[in-house]
Amino acid sequence: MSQEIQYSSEQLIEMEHRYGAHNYHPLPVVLKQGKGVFVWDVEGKKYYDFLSAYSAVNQGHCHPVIIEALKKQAEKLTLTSRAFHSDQLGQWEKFACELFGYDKLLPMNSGAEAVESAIKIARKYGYERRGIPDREAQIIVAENNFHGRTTTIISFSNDQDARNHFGPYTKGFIKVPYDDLDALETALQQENVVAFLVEPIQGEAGVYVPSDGYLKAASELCKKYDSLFIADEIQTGIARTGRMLAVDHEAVHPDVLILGKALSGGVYPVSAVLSDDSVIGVLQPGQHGSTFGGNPLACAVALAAMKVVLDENLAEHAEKMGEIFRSEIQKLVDSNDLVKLVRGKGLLNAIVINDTEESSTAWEICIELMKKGLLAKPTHGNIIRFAPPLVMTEEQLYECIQIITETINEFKKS
Ligand code: IF1
Repeated sequence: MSQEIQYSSEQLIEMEHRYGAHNYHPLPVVLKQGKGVFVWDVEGKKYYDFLSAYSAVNQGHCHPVIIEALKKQAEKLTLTSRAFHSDQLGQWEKFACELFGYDKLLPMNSGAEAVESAIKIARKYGYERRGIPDREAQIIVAENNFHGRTTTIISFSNDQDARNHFGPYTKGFIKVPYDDLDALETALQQENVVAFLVEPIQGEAGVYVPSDGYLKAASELCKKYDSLFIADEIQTGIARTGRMLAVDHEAVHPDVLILGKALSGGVYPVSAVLSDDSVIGVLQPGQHGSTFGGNPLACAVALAAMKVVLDENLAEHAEKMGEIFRSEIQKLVDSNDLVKLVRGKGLLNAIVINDTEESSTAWEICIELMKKGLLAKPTHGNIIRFAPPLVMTEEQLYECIQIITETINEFKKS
């Protein structure tokens, strides 16, 4: 057996820099292990994870129940393709449909693929069930949205980095300001509108929470104008905001629900589109698919990951921990001019720093947090997202609040 080479963080960062495409700017920390709310770097330093891989690791790193399901299934059967049935797919689909209250589920892998799938379904539904003229379907989206990085999805982004020089862009999208019901109603009155695609909380925009009642009213407007209400719960779903789905806060049942990330506890890429027969029924054999979508390993992992969320009451726990987090951080907002505000729902929160979007203050604070053993990531130059795994205990949360408070109180702009 050859001896495993022990590289330093510096060497590994250099290796990625040399051989990897430069499409990310990560914090300078190299992780090699995770357990629950903690991760360890290659030198053995321990950190609290306050990003949870953008809410994919809601159940905590390497949750034993999910890893057991992964190992068990990995030894039996990993991939059949959809040319054959598997003993896992139906069981997971049934569980998820019953849990979320839909007729059917379409399994995919990444979040962006599930969003693409929802767009295809909505368009086809428009043509075949609503008589929209072919190639004329319009889908309403919100300004400052983030739904992924495929060519169609970036076509309706307004983030210049995400969009520029990736055209020509896909047509058929109408942008309206987020959290603006009048603008939505006006857009819904335009010709050939088939759907409104929206994030219940805008993640990339900086954990931007809409006004109370917005989602409910938006879904009712969609009904009034015979359009589909499509919720992208890839980041907000699976207990993150203190309910199983963020739309549950307003008792909204989307016509089309998109899930990803924590659907598999961050163990394996699993995403899904859920809807009723009247909508998802437009898909016939040969019209959509994916080699890996719904593979047995994905299904076994996703089933275990969902059971963990339910068995451990993670939604209720996230709600409670989120209230503590925001009320404690509010004390920091009240006492330190550097922090303008804290906002969020459940354990999806962010602070806004009293500086410009172009500043590097949020990044510099994250570097200081890292030194003190807490990993968080800026979104824009002046916003820091705080989203720990939902399994964080109250005691751990208070320790983290202390680290954050101390770091920001000691912070001096370089
Ligand atoms: C990256 C942000 C989070 C998403 C929603 C679809 C997708 C995402 C609502 C696509 C993905 C990610 C991807 C990640 C950064 C990130 C992100 F900062 F950009 F906004 F989470 F907050 N819909 N979100 O949030 O899912 O195809 O990636 O599986 O590195 O780009 P994906």
